[in-house]
Amino acid sequence: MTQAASPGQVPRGSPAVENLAVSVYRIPTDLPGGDATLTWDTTTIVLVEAVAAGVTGLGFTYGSPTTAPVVEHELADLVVGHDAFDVPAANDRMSRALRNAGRPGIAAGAVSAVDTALWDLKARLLGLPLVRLLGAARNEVAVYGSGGLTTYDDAQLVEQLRGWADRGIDRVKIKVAESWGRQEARDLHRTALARRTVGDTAELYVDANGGYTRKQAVRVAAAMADSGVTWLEEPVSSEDLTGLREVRDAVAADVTAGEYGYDLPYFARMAASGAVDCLQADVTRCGGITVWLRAAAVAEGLGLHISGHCAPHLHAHVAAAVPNTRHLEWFHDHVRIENMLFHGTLDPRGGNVTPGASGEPGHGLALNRTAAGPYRIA
Ligand code: SMN
Ligand code: MG
Repeated sequence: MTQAASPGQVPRGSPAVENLAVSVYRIPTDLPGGDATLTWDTTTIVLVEAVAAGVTGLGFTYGSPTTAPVVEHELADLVVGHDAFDVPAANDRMSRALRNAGRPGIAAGAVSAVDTALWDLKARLLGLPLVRLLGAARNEVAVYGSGGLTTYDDAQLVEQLRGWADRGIDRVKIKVAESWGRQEARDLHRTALARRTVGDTAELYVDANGGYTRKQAVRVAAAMADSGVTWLEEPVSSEDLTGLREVRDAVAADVTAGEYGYDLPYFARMAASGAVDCLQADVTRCGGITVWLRAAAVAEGLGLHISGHCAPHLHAHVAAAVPNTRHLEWFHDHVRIENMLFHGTLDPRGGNVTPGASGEPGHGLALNRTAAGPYRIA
């Protein structure tokens, strides 16, 4: 395998993408998973590897195994043979080609996995950490510990929260609105327990995953006031921009949403509607790094922060490249999987990560094929 160019040496003419490979891995959760509106016991990750000039770029998305055939049959021919440096052009070709097949959801995850692989490939070809290729706006990115699933008992919740506190992560998020909002008393109990566990100075966030009704969200937020909740994610469905705005105007906590944004117009509509205090965007869903950068600019233009949703190691570099990043989500299940499947993961000790500090090219991740092998399903 040829070595990547030394830093700063731009190869004569940028190489063409020679191959795009996709693989699928299904990993059982460490504990039964669940939030307000969904339960799960496995997590599927779809990897894309893009090769040019003997260098491999890696991208991924969390979602359905049916993402893989979209990559293979709908996207690969739009990328292979094309300039490996022109990622925005590849993103545009993929998006346009999916018009009749439907861009949101699984297709957007496929585009995102290819786009992130191509950005990683370009950085590796140039021998640069991805944040250097993008250009850093900051050296470190704040993270918040995220989990606190509604399926955990009190002891499991406390253990997870203490784990983050022990590593100096003083921002945490737990799930509420259990059973579509039918367990308010337990929501309040768990939120108060979380506050007692993390102490008075830590930031405490809750995620309702759209499980409350509009007025219910306002009532529950008021009842949580003693717990000092400062982040109320998806109090009602992200599709209900009017409802999000009503809740936002009635509660003290920041109302946030955006994890189901699959294209730039979605973020533009959400940000312009006044529905959120902080925009969330998921680089594994929104169209990849190409679109996450644009969503960040939309948010910045409206005076909003942006927060990376899940998949922390795929957000780290791009989150460091924009000025209005608030933090990224150190989502327990994805951290567990990314540490299991990849070499080169980041250390969140102290509540921040420093992407690119190692000088490793790209996002710095390398697939541990031995560890991943037993979980491969396609
Ligand atoms: C979430 C993320 C990933 C899987 C389930 C639920 C949640 C979050 O919405 O924002 O962490
Ligand atoms: Mg969420």
